[in-house]
Amino acid sequence: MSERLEDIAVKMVAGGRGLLAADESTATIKKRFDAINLESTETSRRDYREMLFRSDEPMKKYISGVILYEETLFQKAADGTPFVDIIKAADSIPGIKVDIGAKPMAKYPGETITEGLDGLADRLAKYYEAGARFAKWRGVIAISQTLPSRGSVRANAQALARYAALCQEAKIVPIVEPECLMDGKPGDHNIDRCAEVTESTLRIVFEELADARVSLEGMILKPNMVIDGKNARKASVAEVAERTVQVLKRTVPSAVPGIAFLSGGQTTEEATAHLSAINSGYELPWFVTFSYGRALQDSALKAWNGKQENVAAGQREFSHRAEMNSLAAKGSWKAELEKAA
Ligand code: 5MM
Repeated sequence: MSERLEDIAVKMVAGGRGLLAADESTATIKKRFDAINLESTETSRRDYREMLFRSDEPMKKYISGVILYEETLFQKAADGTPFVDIIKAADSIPGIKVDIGAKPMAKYPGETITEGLDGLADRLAKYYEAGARFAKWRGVIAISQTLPSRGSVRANAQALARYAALCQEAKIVPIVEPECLMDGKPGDHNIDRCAEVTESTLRIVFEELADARVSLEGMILKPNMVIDGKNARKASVAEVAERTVQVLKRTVPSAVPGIAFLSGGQTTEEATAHLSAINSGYELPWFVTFSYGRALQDSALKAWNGKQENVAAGQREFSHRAEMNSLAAKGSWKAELEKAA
């Protein structure tokens, strides 16, 4: 595989393939497992992720890369094969979440700053050695009638840019993820407010990336879609697509090879329908695909339910969602395909 950042970035987003976000931190995966009454241990986390990564067909056909949590990057499957080798054998690229979480931001009530820059250069060298060729950092932007503040957006954008520059020096493609929350509190903002906040956030993020001398050709953007808050009225699929494309065209330079959306709390089918609508009917200068966590995993997790005898059922669910999202990345998903399945 070519080691040029530009080539890795294109491979992550091209050809109707997309990213599996399986980088839930220990606290987040515990929440997911609580929903199926499963204790989160190193072994149960391994078994769950092994089910996903050993899903042969979806991994080969639809998943260009997997975002891992540090534990998983160094973890082995039950038979001793390193997860990194299983992912590479499917011609998929191993990636790593390198931030250490969004922490309350001093003097900014209700807002967070993502931490993890201290010692990052050394960690990146270790992750490269272990096989990671891309990384992810998530900045979290709260939305309400009064938030976000300029200070918190600026601080998160600066951290994203510092992280991205360090990644590129370490020959790792940075995924830059500024997430304007749809499922934060109170979550009653409408799509207009989401558009306003997403647009101004992306503008600031790209200003900071330029100041940090980040090469746009060697990065991927992972944004939220422009959408109503979780507790507000639901805009139509066509409206979400149109508003999202408008904001991205205004703010994301065409030198960026790809955009890989987060799902952010949308239902699995909404996330697919929106992606497909964005990819049909618009001339876009970037590859536009998925980097979904919940929207790729929810049904697989339920079907698996923590039981060895359900591995095949979990893999079928994962395969179906990955295929639907791959079609969406090519603009050719149809609701009937869900029913047919
Ligand atoms: C998979 O979840 C990721 C890690 O979250 P924590 O650090 O909070 O445990 C998360 O960053 C994820 O990659 C993105 O939010 C996209 O996931 P969704 O579920 O929104 O598609």
